[in-house]
Amino acid sequence: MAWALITGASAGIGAATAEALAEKKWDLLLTARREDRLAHLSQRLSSQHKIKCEHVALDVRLKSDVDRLAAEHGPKSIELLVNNAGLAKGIDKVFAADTDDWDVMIDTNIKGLLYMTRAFLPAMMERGRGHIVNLGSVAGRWTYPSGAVYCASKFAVRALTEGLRMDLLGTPIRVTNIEPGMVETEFSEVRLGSRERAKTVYKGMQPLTARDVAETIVWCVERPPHVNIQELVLFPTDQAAIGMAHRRD
Ligand code: NDP
Ligand code: 8X3
Repeated sequence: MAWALITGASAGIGAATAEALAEKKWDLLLTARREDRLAHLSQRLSSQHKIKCEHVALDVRLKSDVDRLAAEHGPKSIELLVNNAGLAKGIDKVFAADTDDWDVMIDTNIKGLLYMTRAFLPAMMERGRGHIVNLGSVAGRWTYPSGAVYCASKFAVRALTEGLRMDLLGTPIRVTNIEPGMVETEFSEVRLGSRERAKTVYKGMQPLTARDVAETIVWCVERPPHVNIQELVLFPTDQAAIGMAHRRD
């Protein structure tokens, strides 16, 4: 079976996507910064699903880490790259924000995705097989208050997906931008810096699960080769727009 490479596989959507792909018998190369979590998931998936599962601890912001990954694992037949590693930091307005938060978001969500794509796309083109799935967001389609820089980073993911599609026209390589609304993962805890505050984000409503997004990714990947799902927006039923959720209490 071909290999899928997932960034941000230590939690949330990335870990759920690893699980969903393992069920479909993909061999997996899992990456993120937290090695202990990757090791645990990798061990479980390989024994449970009888697949090959390897992991590498890396920071997608560091081109040297990405280059090392490509040098060591580039020869594998990686047919699917899920550019999932990403985050939001803070909810401050632009005039009050910590500029370190901007660096983290821009370096991870935009530059990390670009480094990974640049490192693994040429081999896909040589083999004539490949699919890149980017994790954008509804924040990459609609801007909201106190989210300008995170939104800008996800608008960039959308532009990069469209640009890649154009650059790859005439090749069999597919590119997909998945754009979820509210998904309950570690995302809000990372953004707000507190588990308690994160819980309030989903209070009284039913958000998407990481598994919902993972199954959507698998669906896109399993379309026939002549079908490219270019962008896909998915909201929870309880959310009609950013900042507009139906809450029961
Ligand atoms: P989580 O916080 O649960 O997971 C984020 C993952 O990204 C973790 O595995 C983390 O691993 C990894 N990561 C973060 N920074 C780096 C880095 N510098 N290098 C390598 N890995 C990194 O969040 P989600 O699963 O929710 O988020 C996944 C993607 O989905 C993100 O791109 C996010 O923007 C997007 N998204 C999320 C939504 C939501 O509501 N949750 C909605 C729309 C989009 P580690 O810390 O171990 O490095
Ligand atoms: C995450 C969704 O609405 O919190 O990308 O920005 S939102």
